[in-house]
Amino acid sequence: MDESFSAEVDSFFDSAPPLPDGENISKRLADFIARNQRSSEGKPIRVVCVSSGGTTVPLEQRCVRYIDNFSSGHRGATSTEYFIKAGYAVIFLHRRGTYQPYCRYLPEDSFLDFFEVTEDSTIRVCEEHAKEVNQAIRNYRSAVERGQLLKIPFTSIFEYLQVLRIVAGSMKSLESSAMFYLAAAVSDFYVPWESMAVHKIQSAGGPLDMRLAPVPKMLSLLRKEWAPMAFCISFKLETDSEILLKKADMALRKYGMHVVVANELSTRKKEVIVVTEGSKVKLRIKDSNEEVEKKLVDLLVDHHSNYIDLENKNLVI
Ligand code: 9Z3
Repeated sequence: MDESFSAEVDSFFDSAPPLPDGENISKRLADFIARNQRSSEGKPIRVVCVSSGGTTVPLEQRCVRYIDNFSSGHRGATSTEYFIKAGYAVIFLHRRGTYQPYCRYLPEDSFLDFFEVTEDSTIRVCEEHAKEVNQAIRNYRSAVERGQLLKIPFTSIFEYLQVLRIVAGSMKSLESSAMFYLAAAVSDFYVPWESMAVHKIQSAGGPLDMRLAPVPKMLSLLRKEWAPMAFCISFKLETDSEILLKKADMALRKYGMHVVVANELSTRKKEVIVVTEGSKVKLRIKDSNEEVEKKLVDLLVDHHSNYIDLENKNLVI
């Protein structure tokens, strides 16, 4: 790691407000990893950290205002369901208030509309929603009871990167069985904590000038130091299709990702391009009954299997 990057990283973490529940997060992670080390047949269980939703950039220490981004967390929540179906244990690192696995109709649609009051005043699920509600509850309960789902929330960029570092540290021992699927839309710029106003910024002060510092790119740290054996997938989002693949290729090389998933804002729910060292594969859904995350997770699970096989062979040699 070059010296100026290392100084940027240190300054980010040293000045970040400490996580109020850092110890509790570490404990829950340790329990989750211990439970998911090996299956009952003694095989290593694959564990994926799915990051989901956008990080905020607070403008005041006693935060009234913040910069946010568009991410709804739909990609992360949907992918979590498919990873669980594929047998993975999932650490769902999500922005508070965004889409959650198994209840993706929320937060926009009110769950109250799924229920009705009967003549004898009991509550029951409406006939037309019964099938989906039943299935969602069964899937969710089964994932929780089997210990396959751990949810950890974040809001700000400070919180997200600190938690990601803790998660990576706890997954390090899983070596190549670990996967990172980083779908969260992470802020590129932030206001360093020490240069941030403490109290609510006053409008009487006139136009507001603010200097945002670049957020140090932690992907290379994740690959090199935090969890060097893990299989790492990052996402690249652009609005200009002309530059998308070039930027995805760059991310692959610069941060040493195993896979970069390239997507464009307007078509992200229909189409993604899976970029690896020697290939670019476009995945596209045919109609609105399909989900692009299903195709994506299927393909990534295959890539992960190949990676694990290769790592195991290297260990034998
Ligand atoms: C993505 O590109 C995700 O696919 C979306 C999903 C955020 C578009 P939604 O949450 O949308 O379902 O509404 N995520 C990564 C975006 C990102 O911040 N990537 C960084 C970059 O492009 C690399 S870590 O620099």
